[in-house]
Amino acid sequence: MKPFQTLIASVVMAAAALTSPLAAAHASLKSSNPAANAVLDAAPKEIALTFNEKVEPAFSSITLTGAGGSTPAGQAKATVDDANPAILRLALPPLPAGAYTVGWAAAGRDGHRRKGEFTFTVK
Ligand SMILES: [Cu+2]
Repeated sequence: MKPFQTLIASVVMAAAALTSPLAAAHASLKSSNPAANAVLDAAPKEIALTFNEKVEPAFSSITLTGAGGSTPAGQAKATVDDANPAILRLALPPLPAGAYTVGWAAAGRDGHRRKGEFTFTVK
């Protein structure tokens, strides 16, 4: 490519990056079940996280940590909901009473991996 063409290509690509709605649209957590800081009478059967956009299963995960660093869900992997790919789910075994931390990682279409965590308590 000649220098002038290279310059034009660079400008076009920079403009596309600036105007793309994806540039600002990282996957972010909209809501969760259990909700953050929830105190539950009954143990939840699953964790369901709803994101603002479709998440990529290969780059998205949920981990559950209980008292003393236990991991009650073991090696279970989170799955993306068939009907709504913005929802990530992790099935849970029966949980004893206690405090739990949910850690999540998720990547949307732009490939940026976001992470977060929240806690809930089973009475
Ligand atoms: Cu992003």
